[in-house]
Amino acid sequence: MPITNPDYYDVNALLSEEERLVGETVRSFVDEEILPIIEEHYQAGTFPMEIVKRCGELGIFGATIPEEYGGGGMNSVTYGIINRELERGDSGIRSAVSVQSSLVMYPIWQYANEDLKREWLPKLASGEAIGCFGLTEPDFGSNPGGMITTAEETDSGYVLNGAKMWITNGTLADIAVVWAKLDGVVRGFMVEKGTPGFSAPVMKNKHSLRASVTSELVFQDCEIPKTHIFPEIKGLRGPFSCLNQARFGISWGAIGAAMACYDSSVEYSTSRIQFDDPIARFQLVQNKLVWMLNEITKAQLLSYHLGRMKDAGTWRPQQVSMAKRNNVWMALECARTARDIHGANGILSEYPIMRHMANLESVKTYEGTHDIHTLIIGNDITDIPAFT
Ligand code: TGC
Ligand code: FAD
Repeated sequence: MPITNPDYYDVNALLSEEERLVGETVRSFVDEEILPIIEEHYQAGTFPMEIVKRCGELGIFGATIPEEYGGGGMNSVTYGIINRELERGDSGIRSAVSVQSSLVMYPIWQYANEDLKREWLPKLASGEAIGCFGLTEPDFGSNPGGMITTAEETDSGYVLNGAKMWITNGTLADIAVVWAKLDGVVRGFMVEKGTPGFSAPVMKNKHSLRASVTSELVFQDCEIPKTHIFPEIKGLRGPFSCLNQARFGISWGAIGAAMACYDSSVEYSTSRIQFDDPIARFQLVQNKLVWMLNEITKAQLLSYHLGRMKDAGTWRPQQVSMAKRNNVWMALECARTARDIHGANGILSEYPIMRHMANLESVKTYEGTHDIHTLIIGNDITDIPAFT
């Protein structure tokens, strides 16, 4: 029997029963409710809103947020497994969940006042509300410290002015976590949908992540209450602490996309006949399958161990950079190799390959580009920053 759904080093055996069970539940959800609809949404450039409530019911949002706030109270490895299974379906679905869990629920839980936590976290966990995270600006992507969106304190609250760009879930969001400079220092704010002076127009014509909504956030004298600032956290370590969570999840998610491309390649190459034999009989094709399996296995071990370190509190952001950088690169190379193995059929929507490949081009860029993560690790090695 050919090896599919690869777990070559039996990482599954290292998981607890609960971790395995969550993985199986999300896998079934993806098989039964995502895969049958995703291609149609991708072609139409729409996000499947119907899955939001289902994700809430299944406990997919805020898996690591404490149960008292409506979260799952689960560990980081479980969160990683959820991401892996979702991205086996589509990176856009995993994106929506990454943003909701790591970039919206996490900072609200860590940094918002108690009333806002109690108001928003249960709604975000159940899927009754959707959130987004606004850090990137038109002129400040890799260098968010240069942001020009400002907040000014008034008698009754804060007034925001500026614009964010490339914001996942922006148009759909009921609550936006927004980073802006107050007296020159980066601070976090919560902006509710419908606040006068706030709009979130959708960005169109993407060739990647087409089943995900990407938006601008525009603030024109947008006044928010005094309560809606994160009171304690100051500077870039606020947003970066959220990125650590999301980058960790992406390192797992990319493995799911790679596994889908590998599975399709094994199935295709063992059934496609050329020169009177399945193409899997040819050494060059086997070499490609071996490369994919080998890289997937290394990536699985990297993310698994990182997850255990995260839960033990011994992880460092630079280690997250290594996992995000490696695993997304690996997945993109798997998608490209899979496309090659599928020949002309590889470009058809009948197979998930091109969708994963196009999606992974965005995943390689967001949450810190591949090269920015190279520089983060380079800085760690040498203690010499090479960003400027
Ligand atoms: P730098 O001077 O190095 O640091 C500023 C402050 O931040 C602290 N810090 C961190 N804290 C926690 N975790 C980390 N990973 C941290 N990295 C840095 C640092 O200690 C310092 O703290 P303090 O208290 O001393 O002020 O910052 P820099 O401006 O030189 O930036 C360095 C660089 C380039 C690595 C950073 O800017 C970077 O990572 N750029 C990439 C930007 C990025 O990742 N943007 C992501 C936007 S969100 C997104 O893409 C969502 S996609 C969602 C989806 O659909 O899935
Ligand atoms: P730039 O920073 O302009 O980089 C362009 C190129 O220059 C890259 O190759 C980069 O590696 C390279 N480069 C830049 N600086 C250096 C350097 N110092 N040394 C060497 N090379 C360098 N952001 C959010 O805040 N919230 C979201 O929800 C969100 N969702 C996104 C969804 C999608 C689909 C996409 C595509 C992006 C999203 N982003 C989001 C934005 C994302 O984080 C940025 O695109 C990313 O940080 C890179 O910024 P940039 O696109 O402006 O590229």
